[in-house]
Amino acid sequence: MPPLIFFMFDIAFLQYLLLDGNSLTSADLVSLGKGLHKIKLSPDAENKVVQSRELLDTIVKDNKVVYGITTGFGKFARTVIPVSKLNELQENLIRSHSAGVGSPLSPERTRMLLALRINVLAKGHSGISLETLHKMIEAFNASCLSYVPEKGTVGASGDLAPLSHLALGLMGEGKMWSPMSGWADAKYVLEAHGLKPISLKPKEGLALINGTQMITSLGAEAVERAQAVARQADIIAALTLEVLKGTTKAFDSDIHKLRPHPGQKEVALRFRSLLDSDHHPSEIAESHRFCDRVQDAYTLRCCPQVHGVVNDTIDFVKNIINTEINSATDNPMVFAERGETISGGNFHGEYPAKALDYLSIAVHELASISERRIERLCNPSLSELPAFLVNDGGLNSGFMIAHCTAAALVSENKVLCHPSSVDSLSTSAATEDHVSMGGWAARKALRVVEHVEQVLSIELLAACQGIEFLRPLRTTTPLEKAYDLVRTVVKPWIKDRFMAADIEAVHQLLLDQKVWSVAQPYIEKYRMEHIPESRPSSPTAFSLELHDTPPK
Ligand SMILES: *[C@@H]1O[C@H](CO)[C@@H](O)[C@H](O)[C@H]1NC(C)=O
Ligand SMILES: *[C@@H]1O[C@H](CO)[C@@H](O)[C@H](O)[C@H]1NC(C)=O
Ligand SMILES: CC(=O)N[C@H]1CO[C@H](CO)[C@@H](O)[C@@H]1O
Repeated sequence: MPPLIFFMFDIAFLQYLLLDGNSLTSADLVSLGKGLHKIKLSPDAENKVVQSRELLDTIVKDNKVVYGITTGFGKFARTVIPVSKLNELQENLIRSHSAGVGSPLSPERTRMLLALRINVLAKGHSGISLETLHKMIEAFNASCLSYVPEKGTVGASGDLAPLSHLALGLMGEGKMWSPMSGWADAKYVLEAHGLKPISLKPKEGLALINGTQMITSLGAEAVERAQAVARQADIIAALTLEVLKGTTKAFDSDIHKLRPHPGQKEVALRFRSLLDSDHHPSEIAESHRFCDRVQDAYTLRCCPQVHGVVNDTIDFVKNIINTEINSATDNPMVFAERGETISGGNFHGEYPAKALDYLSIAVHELASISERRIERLCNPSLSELPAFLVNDGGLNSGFMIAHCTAAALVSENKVLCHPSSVDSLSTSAATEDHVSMGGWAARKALRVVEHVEQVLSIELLAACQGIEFLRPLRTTTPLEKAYDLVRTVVKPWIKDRFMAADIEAVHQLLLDQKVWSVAQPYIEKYRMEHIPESRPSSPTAFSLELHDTPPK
């Protein structure tokens, strides 16, 4: 095994992540959601936060009229509020805007939402006080998490309803969850952890809720999971190709040089590295070497083209999500160095909304093509294997219904892939008259990705079962490793048994990226041997390049 594994840097070892509003990644955010680290602000961020708060305090002292600070909100922008009522104005904002419905976000997702709001406030352009920001971090550190219903954002003036619920809990109102207390009244949960509720100063209500953090935090999880399943889909499809005795001709590098989309070239390289007979010979491939098959069906032959564009779309989406993660999205923005506040439109969620609609459309294709490969594995006239991959068919049904499950999930995805961001409804009495509907784009992207993981789990199970009928012949070393991995959690299908548990077990392997981990060293070794430019100048450079998350 190449040495690169030992160089991999694991952020899970870090006790806290330093947030400064500029350098958080979607991968970091997912690990913050899992509760793997606490949060600390960088000293530079603390300074910026203090400076913009000073400017705001001056504005209030000088009795200037500024949207949302000394005026009402939305349609009430022209109503000036007296200084004595400015704190009440912010509390009223949070209470009235806490109008979400539906199930609450899970603790992991609420943790991501809170962490992301802290990160964007750390940029120091929202006018939050350091005191309030510290209270948010204390709540994060103690995992005191507000009750945030998942529905009710149109994703234009930011995710007002969900972010208001987040703020409401921090104010000691509504419900909160912590590992120690479970769900209880927010006031008591905070108290039980020795924390004081936030009391809002002028503008702080707006600073807490005017932004795209629900769309973006759910989107970060969706894009990270999409990336994980996309690269594992290449390995699963290669295994299916072996079982169906496909040819590797279509992955020839010269073909892909003539249409050099980066994802297409990458997927073709992965297929070559996994199926390459000279390197780690496949007895299965050898057994049909002189057969008369020239080309396979599209679901095998066109994997580089189809999986390839999925890869490139994920990269595109990830880029947008990562820019959004480090963006100030509320309004008005405070510029301490210019001594002024400026109203703008950074809260509008069209960017992450569109990106997450594309993500669904792209990643769905992995399941769509996978379901067709499952059919080829199960259908004896296409597979030359026993029907539904089981002996004594009739008495046993084998993979008959697992294939139906895949078909049902793919069909559900086709409905979910209707883009939500093509919709818009005018709100706030025609002041906020164009919106993104990004909250739904994010929620359904997560569902689409989960269905894709489940369909690919079924394909992986079916492909491994197909291998049983080709024994004693063996496939290539990396694909045998993937087979062995599956067999650590699921036994061969000798006669009918309860299937759902097998799908669940393999789904977990995909979520933990285990299938990728066993094959990746072989892919990278092949890359180094066949693509001279990919050879690292130093081993460290190589390890960093391989790792998605830059060490902090
Ligand atoms: C968020 O900012 C936009 C732009 O000023 C504004 O229209 C909207 O009303 C703000 N949100 C709230 C709750 O006021
Ligand atoms: C949160 O936890 C980190 C790590 O223990 C600590 O450094 C930081 O000061 C804590 N922040 C607050 C505001 O309590
Ligand atoms: C999301 C993903 O895995 N993207 C990969 C697409 O392919 C390029 C190579 O061209 C990789 O660098 C990306 O990581």
